[in-house]
Amino acid sequence: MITLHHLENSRSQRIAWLLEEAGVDYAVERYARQPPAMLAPRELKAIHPLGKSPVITDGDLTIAESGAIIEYIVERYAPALRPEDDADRRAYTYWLHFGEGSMMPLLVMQLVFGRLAGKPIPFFLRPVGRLFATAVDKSYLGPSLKAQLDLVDETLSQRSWFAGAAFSGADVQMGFTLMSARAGQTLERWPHIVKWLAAVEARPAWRAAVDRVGPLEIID
Ligand SMILES: N[C@@H](CCC(=O)N[C@@H](CS)C(=O)NCC(=O)O)C(=O)O
Repeated sequence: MITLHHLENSRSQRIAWLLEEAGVDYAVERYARQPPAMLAPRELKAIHPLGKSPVITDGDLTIAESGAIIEYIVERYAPALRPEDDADRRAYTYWLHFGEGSMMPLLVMQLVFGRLAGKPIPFFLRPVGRLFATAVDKSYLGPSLKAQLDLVDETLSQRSWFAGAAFSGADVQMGFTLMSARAGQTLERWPHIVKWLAAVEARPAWRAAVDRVGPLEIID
């Protein structure tokens, strides 16, 4: 049986959701974030050397990295969550990689630069931090993120789900990513993303995952 090593308020929510979508039985081992930095506890390193979330074990196998876990579960337990059609399959692969490879790095940068103007930075350095964060946002982060959100919104204006008409593992990957984007800025300018997020949060499997592992508060 699959065990989901679940760090609260983390990308691990994706995997609980996917397992619910797939109707796969799974066990949950819970890990609490450790203050003040709210990182994962040391125990998670006993499961995988990086001690990051998500990670699953399935018999002798230990698998880390959201995209790799999604591919493994879909291939092994839920092939219906991966499109057969060539064009849809390419879209599936693209968005599965895009979620962590392109958008999450910008969102993590946004979070980190956003913190330069507040605690734990000493108060006398915060104005410098704010200047620095504003400059990075204006010259790089803001425009890059806008271009990505425009692309996502345009894509979702043409199809219900990322890989076409049917829900797939690519949607699972993009869920946490777009919820993180929503935590960093208002998404009013991207109405198709807002509509897609509402559709995700109305899915019985999403709700079942929240019931099983708890709600998701975006931290990083
Ligand atoms: N690209 C990795 C990112 C893993 C990652 O950074 N996970 C965060 C949770 S969302 C984490 O474990 N943070 C706690 C820590 O770094 O100690 C994936 O998608 O699996």
